[in-house]
Amino acid sequence: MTDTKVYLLDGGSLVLDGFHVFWNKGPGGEVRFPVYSILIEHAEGRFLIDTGYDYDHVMKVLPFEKPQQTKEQTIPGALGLLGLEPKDIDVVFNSHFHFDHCGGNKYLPDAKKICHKTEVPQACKPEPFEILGYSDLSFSAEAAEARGLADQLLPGTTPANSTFEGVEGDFELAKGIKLFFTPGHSIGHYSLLVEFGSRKPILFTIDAAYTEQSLDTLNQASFHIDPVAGVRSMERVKQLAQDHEADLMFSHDMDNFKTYKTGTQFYG
Ligand code: 5PN
Ligand code: ZN
Ligand code: ZN
Repeated sequence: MTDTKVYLLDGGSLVLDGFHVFWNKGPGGEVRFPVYSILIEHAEGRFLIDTGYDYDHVMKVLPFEKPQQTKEQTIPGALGLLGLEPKDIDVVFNSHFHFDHCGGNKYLPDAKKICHKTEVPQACKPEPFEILGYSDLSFSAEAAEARGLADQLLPGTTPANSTFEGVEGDFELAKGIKLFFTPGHSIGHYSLLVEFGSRKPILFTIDAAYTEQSLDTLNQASFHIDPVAGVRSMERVKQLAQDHEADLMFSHDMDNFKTYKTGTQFYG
């Protein structure tokens, strides 16, 4: 049996004001933060958790987030560094459908797709304050149609190759790949725990905590559907890390990201 390996696919960076990163706390001013996807090489196949943002989408819809992304920081480019192609991915799991977590789904028409059962309906009919978050609908023919944004779809994107299996609650995607339901930031948000044969587990907070400071202070980002649920989810993430003696990795923390392994380096 092959040992599980985790590769972080560097997806470039974006800018938000500090009052968005640390809701009602700040300080204000530009904060540049990383975006990455998580590739898990597992005995049962290749699993990709999230797919980063699409540069052209951000330039068109949110240019004020000042995207910086090289060719090597796209999904095809980052897989290419590992000698892989998009068709080598068996399963895509999206933690939620904010644009910075689903922008590369379009490159993976043949993978099996899984997400929380409420996330596609939410992308189809977001709350008014969620419209920018759920602005890249290129991952789903159904959502793009529902929002009148079918022009976002790549030619060849069909309901058949962009349909999601909906899940709920905590569940194990494959042995040692555990998804924990951590709603609040979005309606169907998941955090990820990966267990290995010969090292500590890694708990990826995903957007339940953008940064280490967010978790330490229980201060979530300003984007959320239920901030109280968001605090409970951060408390849960802390407890899960303790219970599993896991290393924590944060979704959008530049100082920590600089210490993470990327490219051909891996965890496992
Ligand atoms: C990076 C970023 N920018 C804007 C939004 C938003 O409106 O909801 C989530 C989000 C982001 O993660
Ligand atoms: Zn998000
Ligand atoms: Zn995010």
